[in-house]
Amino acid sequence: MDKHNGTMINERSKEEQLASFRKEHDGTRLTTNQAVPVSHTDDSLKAGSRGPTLMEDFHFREKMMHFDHERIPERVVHARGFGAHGYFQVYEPMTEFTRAKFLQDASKKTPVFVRFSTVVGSRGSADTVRDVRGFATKFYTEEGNYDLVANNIPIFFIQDAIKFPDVVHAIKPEPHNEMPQASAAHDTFWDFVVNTPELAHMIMWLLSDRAIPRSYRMMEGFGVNTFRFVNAEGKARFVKFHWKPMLGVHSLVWDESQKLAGKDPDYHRRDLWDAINKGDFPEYELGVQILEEEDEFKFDFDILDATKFWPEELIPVKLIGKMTLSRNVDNFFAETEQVAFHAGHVVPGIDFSNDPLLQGRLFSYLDTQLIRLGGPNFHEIPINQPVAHVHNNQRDGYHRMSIDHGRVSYFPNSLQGNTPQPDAENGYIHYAEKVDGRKVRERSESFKDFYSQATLFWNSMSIAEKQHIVDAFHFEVGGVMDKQIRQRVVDMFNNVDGQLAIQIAQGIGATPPANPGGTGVKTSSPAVSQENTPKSARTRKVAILADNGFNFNEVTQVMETLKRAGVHCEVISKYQGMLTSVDGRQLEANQNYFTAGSIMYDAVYVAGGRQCVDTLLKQGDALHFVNEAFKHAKAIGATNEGVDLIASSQLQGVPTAGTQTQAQLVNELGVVTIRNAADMGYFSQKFIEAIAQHRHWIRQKQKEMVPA
Ligand code: HDD
Repeated sequence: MDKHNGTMINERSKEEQLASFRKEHDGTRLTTNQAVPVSHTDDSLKAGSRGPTLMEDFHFREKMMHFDHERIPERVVHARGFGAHGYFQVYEPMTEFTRAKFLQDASKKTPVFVRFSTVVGSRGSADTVRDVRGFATKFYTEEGNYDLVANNIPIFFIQDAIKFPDVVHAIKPEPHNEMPQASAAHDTFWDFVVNTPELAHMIMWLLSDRAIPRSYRMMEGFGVNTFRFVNAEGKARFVKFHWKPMLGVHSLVWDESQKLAGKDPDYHRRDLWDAINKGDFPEYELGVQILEEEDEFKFDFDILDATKFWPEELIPVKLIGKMTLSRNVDNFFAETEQVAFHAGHVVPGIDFSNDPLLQGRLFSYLDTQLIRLGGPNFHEIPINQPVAHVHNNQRDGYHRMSIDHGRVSYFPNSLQGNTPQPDAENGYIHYAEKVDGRKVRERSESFKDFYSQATLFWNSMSIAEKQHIVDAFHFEVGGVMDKQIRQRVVDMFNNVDGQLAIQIAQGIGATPPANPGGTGVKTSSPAVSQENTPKSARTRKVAILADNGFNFNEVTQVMETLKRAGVHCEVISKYQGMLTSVDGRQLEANQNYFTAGSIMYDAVYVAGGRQCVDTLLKQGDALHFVNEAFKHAKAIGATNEGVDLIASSQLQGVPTAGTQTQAQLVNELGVVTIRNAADMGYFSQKFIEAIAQHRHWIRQKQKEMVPA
């Protein structure tokens, strides 16, 4: 029971706190919600076994009433999400910049809960759609909850929060026929885009590989808005927050994303769930870009404009700590669905800026919880409860859980020693920014350069990344029925880059610009290209194609070397179950061609064994597996007879190890093959390097070899 007269903090961990709410149902007898034991639950109470059901069946009515109310409204945006628990540790005290307690002590672990999400789709939509991803983190600090409500793209669609309902209405399924689900490829969205030039930059990111991440574990996070750090002396600096995944930033390809949406709509949540269960705990470093107040106007963009990022080359990202996600939820609804984030949940030492998008967010998040979580007491839901204790005079309301003691619920008071009391020293003090201005509905002139950073982003992309953006324009705008809107997209993006506009026009039956335009920006920001991200094979998934008569030693040696590199393998065959090797040993096929597809793996390996490969050569599914992996630019490995499958697939132009008797390794275009190797170690090493590359875009330059 909570007494309202102290400032006790952090007496138990979040894990202990949640555990106290956990209900184990194993082996206990069935009861009603009033704890009355139930004798029979398969039949309702009737007047005779074929007669009418009786009103007095309180067990039936209670069970049905509860079921009828099991759903709560889904989030108006970010409805589909997936969460996990973990902890955060700062590397060194950040005292110089902020007084936030959780950023002072490197030995301290602050519990966190993270919810990843898509923005547009409804709760049952697919994970791999093209969309921005939410990356919201709740830090349960000793000074109360701090929410870093971030996305995986560093900028936003619009500059002022008042336009948020418009952009969301435009991108959501069209209201007359509720189509399309979780997609921007439709008329109302692009109608809004061509009428709202501030979206140009965000569209470039949305159509880039960033919007189809390989995994939540391989995504950056960005606080987007400009915040402030304030230290104990009251000195403030502007700050932007970043999460940098230790595994680097990696993406799917569009064809793969679309197929995954059908084959495994839960692809991202499964990936996170499995990784945590396997002990591959996702890790992200927290980075900050810090800007002195006197440098506010030193840039050619306004630092309060959320459609601009701060290039890392201009303002470096300082890595200040690490978050590890180490525990899956016990219950999706209780935790992931009921968690309530709010950009305004800050702790002393973290403050806001006048970014007009942020200011609007500060209203919206609290407001939306009233409808979604049914009242003002959502902070009492276990997942939302701070580990620090709550003491105030707020009372009552729907779903109040606390039983507040005594008769005093006001301040000041004498009856309870004037408690709970404000704490002038440790309490939150808003930064005393001087504000002066007329009340106007206006956009600052400094917000009106809509295209320069869009060009900067375009300049920063590799050839492959540029091609993906153009392809995405062809898909998204190609889905627009109104030809005028299509044309206006070309005209709008001619402001970004003339060549881009010409390429867009080509794919969507529009007229290329008569005067190819652009902003004239020639600079780039290498940090935003995924080509420059950390690359590792760790936690990647390899599909091993095999059938009876495979070479046991080869397969197990490769599997063991991959395992030592942190790579996971699954054996795929026509039928699940035990496969027998050429020398009679057994290996389990974990998947068949119906349950698995190349789209679910990062790489493919084909083992040797004459009988095995002869069988695979007759299987269209095995050939398709290899062809598709090649098309998606993934690493492919084969040893001995396995090389025959590669040579017989549609990859005929790709050099592979021939039929020489001497061991010979060929490593071309991410296809690693070897014949007659006594030691498979060398092959495995090269194969692991190819997996770590993630994709081999060099194949795009060899288009004639890519299967259609
Ligand atoms: Fe938002 C949810 C991130 C702008 C209004 N937002 C939501 C979530 C994330 C973001 C990650 C999901 C939280 C969860 O997992 O429960 N939103 C952002 C970012 C923005 C942004 C990074 C730009 C900087 N949002 C934004 C604006 C508004 C909102 C401008 C309204 C003025 N966002 C909401 C919301 C949601 C939400 C309607 C829906 C459900 C919820 O809050 O709890 O209040």
